[in-house]
Amino acid sequence: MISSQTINKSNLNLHCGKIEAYKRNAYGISGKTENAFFRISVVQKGIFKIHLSLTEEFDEHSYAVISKPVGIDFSILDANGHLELKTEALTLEIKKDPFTTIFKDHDGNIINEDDHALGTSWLGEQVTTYKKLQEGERFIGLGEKTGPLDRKGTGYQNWNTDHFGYPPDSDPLYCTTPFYIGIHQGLSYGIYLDNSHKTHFNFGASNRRFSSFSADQGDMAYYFIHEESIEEIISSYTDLTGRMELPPIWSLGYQQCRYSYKPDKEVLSIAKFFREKEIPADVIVLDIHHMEQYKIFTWDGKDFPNPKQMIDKLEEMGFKVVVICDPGIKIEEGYDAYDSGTKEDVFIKYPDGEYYEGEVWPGWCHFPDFTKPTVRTWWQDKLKAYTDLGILGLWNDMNEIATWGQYLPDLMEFDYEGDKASTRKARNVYGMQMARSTYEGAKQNSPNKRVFNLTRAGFSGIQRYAAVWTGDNVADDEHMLLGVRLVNSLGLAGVAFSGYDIGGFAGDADSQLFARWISIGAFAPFFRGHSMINSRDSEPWAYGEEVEEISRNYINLRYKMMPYIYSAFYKAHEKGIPVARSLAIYHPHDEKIYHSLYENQYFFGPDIMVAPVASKVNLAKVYFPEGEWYDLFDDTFYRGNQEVIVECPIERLPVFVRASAIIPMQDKLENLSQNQNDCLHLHIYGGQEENRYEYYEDDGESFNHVSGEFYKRTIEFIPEKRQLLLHAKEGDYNSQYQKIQLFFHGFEGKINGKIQVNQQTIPLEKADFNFVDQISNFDPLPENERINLKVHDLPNAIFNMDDDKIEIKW
Ligand code: NBV
Repeated sequence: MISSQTINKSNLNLHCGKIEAYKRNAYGISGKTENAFFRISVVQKGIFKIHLSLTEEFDEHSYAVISKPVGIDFSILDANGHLELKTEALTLEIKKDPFTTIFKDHDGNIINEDDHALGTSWLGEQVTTYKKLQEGERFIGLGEKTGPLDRKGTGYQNWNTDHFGYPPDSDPLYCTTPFYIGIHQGLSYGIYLDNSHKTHFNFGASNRRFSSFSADQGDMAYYFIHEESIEEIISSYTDLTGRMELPPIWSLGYQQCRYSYKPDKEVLSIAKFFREKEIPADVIVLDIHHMEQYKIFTWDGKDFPNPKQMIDKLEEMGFKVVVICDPGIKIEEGYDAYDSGTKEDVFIKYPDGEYYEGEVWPGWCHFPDFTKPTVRTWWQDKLKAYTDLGILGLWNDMNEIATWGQYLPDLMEFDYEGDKASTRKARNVYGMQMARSTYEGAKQNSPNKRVFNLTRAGFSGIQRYAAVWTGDNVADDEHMLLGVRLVNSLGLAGVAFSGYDIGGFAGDADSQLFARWISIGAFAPFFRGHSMINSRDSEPWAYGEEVEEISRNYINLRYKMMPYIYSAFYKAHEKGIPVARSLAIYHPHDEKIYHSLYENQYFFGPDIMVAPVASKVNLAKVYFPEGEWYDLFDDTFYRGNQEVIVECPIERLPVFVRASAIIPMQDKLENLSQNQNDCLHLHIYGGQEENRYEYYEDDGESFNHVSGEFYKRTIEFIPEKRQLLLHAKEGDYNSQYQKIQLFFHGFEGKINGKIQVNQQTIPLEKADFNFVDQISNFDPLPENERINLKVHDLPNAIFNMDDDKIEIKW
């Protein structure tokens, strides 16, 4: 709805002024100030919503927030000069004159406070909340934003924008998630600005007084989240905005894309090449040339005369197909999507009722208004063109909306769930609503099958519908490293499933760049090689034998790590915890991690730390945060809290494992839909800390896990007791693995003579311990002199995935 706000006509700052009246209600407190109205709700004990409006008519609609206040215990105190709203976790002090806020933790420490003179105020229609900069305050997150990990001193705006070959410092990009995390003096908080208009964030840019967030129009509605850890803050944010469903497991494998593979013979030969060359892969992606004149829901009759046959052949080879979907519908009578679209009146309109026309790939187009429920249903029906062929992978592109000219008029009208809004309010959510229509539509068309959905544009909450990739990057080192930061930052904003075009979309990578990029990409949540039309070939074999070998090794490694990766995705689904986790998630108060040398380092899942390095360096400095660490490939041991120069020749990405980690892996395999492995490898890394790890598995393709068909097992490493405990399994799913093999790393001198499995003693000789380098098959790898103990097929005590409780002692 376009609000009937009283517009501040002066060019000067209008403060909301002092509180004139207030009352308690079921969820908090509401009232009136001199110039505005306010509503403050206790959403959870650590989450308050602050809502300010110039009129009594609050805009409560949100595409992002799906949770409602649940009735948490809180108290309100009216002290002289201020009100106090309190739960067991969070206290909000509201100064009465003028209305400003102070958030305190349960010990009374100030976590965050308004600038007491500026508070929340209006400049014309633009509303801004100003926050006093706290000592040493840092800011992380905000999703797909270029710039450093610590955003202090920078400013950003949110306005979904197609930016081909974007410079590495450009802003805005494709996807908007107005959520950031503040960190200072041992405290942390999150702020989510729930307004879909163009928004602006200033983290102390060009001033040293405040950080601020504003919206060009609409209400000031923000959620303040306080939790003890960054993980919990992200989890709370995803309580509000939702989490991803479990992805089809095949979508976590390697995806090969190209703008565009054609004809069908080329698609099939690419797939065959992967198999012949024994490079694992799961997906071939079809870009715009599969269509007839770029018309969505059609196939080019000459190049793809029999899509079904091609899809079936790919399926036999263990490949799934992902197809691109652009929103533009060509204006052409006789084209079904156009005819039915006009008949059902699905397109975005000008205020006079005429359909908006924009020019894009197919020529002049209309664009479905995905903010209208009936249009989403129409789209679902159209999607049958793909889902009827068994296609379960969809890729939403150009949904900012991108058109030639890149200047979508502001005055267009969107349905906005029946509450009409102009482009100014709808643009940032359009991409998300397209992704939603595609996801929900394809899912409903394919009963009990998981769908992989990818999008370029999005808004907070997009994680419920799609994975996000970082658009049209460029083939250079700076972009490769930027991509890592973008993905880590998307993770901080609740988008766990994201990635970048490996090799760079625009421009030509050289062989070293490609080799490094695919090595790093093997540790990205979404793992896809993609490149632009008229650029060089960019498949793993296109850069010579050495790069082919490196690519094969890292792709193999990813496939071997899949049990660990899938369990990490389960955490994203269950709690919203990202798969690629900036070091700031676990070490927010360690200033070293923000240093430009180390800001790209991240955890892949809970315990693997990746240090992305440029393509032409052989030595790099790595920062080891608190704790103890092992090199993933040769078990070299490192103490934490130190910077170390490590070797990183092109075949070797610096990757480390946290001491006490438990990493489930498997043998190599060709594709994830036809996984024949029957043995789960548990890699245990020696350490002094106890560790509880949750292993998760299910069929990877259906929703049966929702009704209990999953296999979950807590695995505990208790160094003091020299014990590894596999607690009883939860869930009704029979693991695909029958056996478990244990690999001990860093246990030199700690396992003496014997090992006990469920109280049965196995002498070392009998247990057949080997010195192995199991994880990689790199050639050449530095000679591994350290002990990796491999217990395989324990003669008298083979233990199975189905055993109730397994206790291993040494
Ligand atoms: O569909 C063509 C491309 C696609 O390959 C790319 O990944 C998208 O980001 N698409 C943009 C359209 C235009 C690219 C210049």
